[in-house]
Amino acid sequence: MSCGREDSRRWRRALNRALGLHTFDDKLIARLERAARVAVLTGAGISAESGLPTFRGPGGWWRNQRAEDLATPEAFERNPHLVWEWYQHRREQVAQHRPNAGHAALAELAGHVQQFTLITQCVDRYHQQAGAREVIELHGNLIESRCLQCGVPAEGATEVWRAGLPYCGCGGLRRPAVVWFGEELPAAALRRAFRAAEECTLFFAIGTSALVYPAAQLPHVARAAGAAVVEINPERTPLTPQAQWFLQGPAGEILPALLVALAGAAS
Ligand code: BJW
Ligand code: ZN
Repeated sequence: MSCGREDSRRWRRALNRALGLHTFDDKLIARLERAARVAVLTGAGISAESGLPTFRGPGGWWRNQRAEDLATPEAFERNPHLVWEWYQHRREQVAQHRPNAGHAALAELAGHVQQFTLITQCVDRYHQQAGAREVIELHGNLIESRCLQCGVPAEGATEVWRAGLPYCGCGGLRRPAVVWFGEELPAAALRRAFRAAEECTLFFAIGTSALVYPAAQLPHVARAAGAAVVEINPERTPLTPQAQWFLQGPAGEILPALLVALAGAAS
């Protein structure tokens, strides 16, 4: 008995269902299989299954605190102790948890695509910990700080703290190396991200509420340039109606299942 491609697809879908894995539209898998340039934008949701809170979801930071009190330059000017307390707490959380299957699957996916660009709004460095290379960090990172006076960066471990605040050798106060509301994103990172969105044929928006600009513009730029947009999120977002494929569920389950489906298609 011969086993055609269609039969093998049917078997794969049945197997995935039996294993409790997500099943995918064959057209998406075919598109991913032949995509030479893929761009991915991730948000806090990619690290939710690691145990890190998101910003806007249930249990998210902005559910109990106002963003204006913690994530603006004005908040830092008003109360650097409060802001640093929050960032130290988040640094500890990041150190206590680990990247999850979603981060690992994205690092693996990069090896299957000719040109793969990973753009993140996350500041936890979990993508890099999971093996991703050349990650474009749009909103900075939690690990470093920089001096308000001379701009010199430092890693958390080498910071010198006095009376609850970290200071630079020049005497200047240090701030977290992240991008707050009203601040410009790092120009080179933003340029690379927009270029990747313009040039890709497939764009994934994963674990982001797609509300914060300019990052939220990237999937629209990709779509306008002719790419197909895939969204992975347990909840609908303002991007959902614009996405060709909305894969509803947790990234830590959907991304590994996507890799299995891709491997099955290639065999
Ligand atoms: C899962 C899941 C699972 C759960 N699997 N998914 C109108 C008024 C005022 C301002 C503006 C305005 N329009 C535009 C602006 C500008 C502003 C902005 O966009 N505001 C909007 C909120 C309206 N943007 C800025 O200010 C930016 N700068 C700028 O525009 O500069 C211009 C400028 C030019 C010239 C001179 C000066 C300036 C800067 C934005 C910086 C954002 N910073 C933060 C903090 C970073 C540091 C830190 O981490 O502390 O970035 S805010 C916060 O939001 C953080 C995130 O990166 C960002 C995006 O959030 P994200 O990642 O999408 O997380 P959530 O929580 O929103 O969503 C999680 C999603 O995951 C949900 O959808 C869940 O369903 C999902 N999920 N579990 C998959 N298992
Ligand atoms: Zn300094």
